[in-house]
Amino acid sequence: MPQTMKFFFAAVLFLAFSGSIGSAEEFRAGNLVILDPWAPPSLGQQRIGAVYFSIRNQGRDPDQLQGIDLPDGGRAMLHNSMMQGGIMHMEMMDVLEIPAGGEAALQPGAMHVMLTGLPGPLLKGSELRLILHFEKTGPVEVMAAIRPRLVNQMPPPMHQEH
Ligand SMILES: [Cu+2]
Repeated sequence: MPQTMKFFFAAVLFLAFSGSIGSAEEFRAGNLVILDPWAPPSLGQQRIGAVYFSIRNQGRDPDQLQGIDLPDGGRAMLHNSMMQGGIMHMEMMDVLEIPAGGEAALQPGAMHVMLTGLPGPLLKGSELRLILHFEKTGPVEVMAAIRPRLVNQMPPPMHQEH
């Protein structure tokens, strides 16, 4: 194997490994656990972005994510992505239901928090502060890690959509 190829594979292995042991943070409030909030770094100087995380509800009652604030500037909205006629299309969501004893997942190619009007680009290695407003649990502050998507966070195949 040529030396450059060896280096390439070593780098890929390192990325895959470091990704899997990366500190996936969780934030707890009441019956909710917000798992691994993250956002990909901005492309160039873009002031838009997307945040992903899962919300687990350990309670006996459903809860609802009703809005998101960015205390450090910009606007955040709940969006859903879907394929329509071969084109990725996004639409606003008013609320996100988190079923009792269940989980709601935001991930690339599906539901996400859309960021617009950011004060600056999202830089790899930094963090973005968000306040999630839940109907029952109230406001919850989380920090999203700015990092490239992991191999296991690629968009799911369409047949997995419910
Ligand atoms: Cu969007």
